[in-house]
Amino acid sequence: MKIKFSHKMTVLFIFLNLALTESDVKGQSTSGDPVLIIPKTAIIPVIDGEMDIIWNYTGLEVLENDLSSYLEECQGLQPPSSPADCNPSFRTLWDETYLYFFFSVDDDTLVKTPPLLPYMDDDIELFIDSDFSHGKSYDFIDDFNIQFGWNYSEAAVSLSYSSEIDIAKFEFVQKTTGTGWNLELAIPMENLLMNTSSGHVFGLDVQYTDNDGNPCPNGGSQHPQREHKLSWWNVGNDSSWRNPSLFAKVMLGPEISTADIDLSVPGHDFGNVHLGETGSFGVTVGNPGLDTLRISDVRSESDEFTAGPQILEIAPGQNDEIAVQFHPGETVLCSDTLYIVSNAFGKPVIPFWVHGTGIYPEVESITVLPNPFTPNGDGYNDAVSFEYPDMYTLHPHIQIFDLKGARVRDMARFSGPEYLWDGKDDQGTNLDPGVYIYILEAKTRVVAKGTVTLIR
Ligand SMILES: [Ca+2]
Ligand SMILES: [Ca+2]
Ligand SMILES: [Ca+2]
Ligand SMILES: [Ca+2]
Repeated sequence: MKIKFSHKMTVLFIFLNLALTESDVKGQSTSGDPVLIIPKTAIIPVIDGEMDIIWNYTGLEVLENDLSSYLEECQGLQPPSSPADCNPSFRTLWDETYLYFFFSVDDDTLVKTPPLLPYMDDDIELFIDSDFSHGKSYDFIDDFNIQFGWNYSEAAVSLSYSSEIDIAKFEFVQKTTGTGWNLELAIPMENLLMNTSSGHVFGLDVQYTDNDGNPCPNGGSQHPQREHKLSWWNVGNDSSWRNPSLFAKVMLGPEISTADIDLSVPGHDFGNVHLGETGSFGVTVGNPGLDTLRISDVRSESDEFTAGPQILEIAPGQNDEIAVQFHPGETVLCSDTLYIVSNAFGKPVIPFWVHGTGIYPEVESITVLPNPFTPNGDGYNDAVSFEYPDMYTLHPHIQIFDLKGARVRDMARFSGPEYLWDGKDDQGTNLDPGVYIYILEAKTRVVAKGTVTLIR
């Protein structure tokens, strides 16, 4: 077994303040839920320091807890001055063979300098307690402290604290970038003594030490020193190197879906649609992911909008269409949000907004028969009927006017099977022969207007 061990590391530990409080940390509870569920991957990332697509399917974890003031060799150290100075983050995945990490670090000045201890240089540090024994001190079984210094060809562990681990079995590649560096890493589960079943809980913290090659701000340093330290989980002290109870509780999660969903547009405005008619729109749904996209539901909350199919499978790289329809029931602006439910990674429910306004149609072909009509009680042509398509869903209000503009008959409450006018006024009196004007209104809008001739 190949172990890298630094005697100088123990020297540093003497400088560290062992009396620091350990109460002000957010990761000590063993009873809470895991703070991170690591997705299982069926797609193995290529360990080359470059982001594979699969890394987009796991969350970005940012190291934000500043521990700079706990670095003992310099007093009064401040947090990083800007994200460009020091901004580390990581992503993690697992399968039955490996625990994977992709670290991406923004660091304006990359330093590797004597005494060539990774934890004194720009250094990614990993803390793992494989069985979440969560002790106040390392158990020397499966509690690991592993360091990856920038430009170091090997990982390092401290046997003073960390359990032994065969770093030669690690696969990792560093890549210096324009803004810092990446580290892509695969650690054998076997070496971690990790139980590789979904639901397994273990302890994890990640820290980054930033050395920018500057002397201590208050002088007195024998060499360029660490200026910043950021942790992912632990806050309030810098004791993860000796206290696994400060690690976060994390869990090996279920396998991730690598399907994705991409709508051609975020929504659609149907504009004006006549009552009784249907507006249609096809939204293109693409799957830029790596696995089959399975749409299991398209929900709408109003009756005016429907969409289908409700169930759809789209292969990777392909697209299909969901038809959205608007059938207004009222002359008002209608709005809704359709919710497309699928197995898309990170987007289990994606909204699609829809608007539309229902309007009354202009009546182009009203039938007014007979015209003239002869309401003399002989059983022939005694009433004139008005008829046009959709009349019985719109229930127009019919009014009759004489040529002077006086309303002689208001059939607002008409409810019979046919729209008939019998030549009488509102009092039931027979009107004189002549030309009369009819106006049909649907609510406040005139949908038809014309003349009818009454003959006795
Ligand atoms: Ca890669
Ligand atoms: Ca820096
Ligand atoms: Ca342990
Ligand atoms: Ca640096």
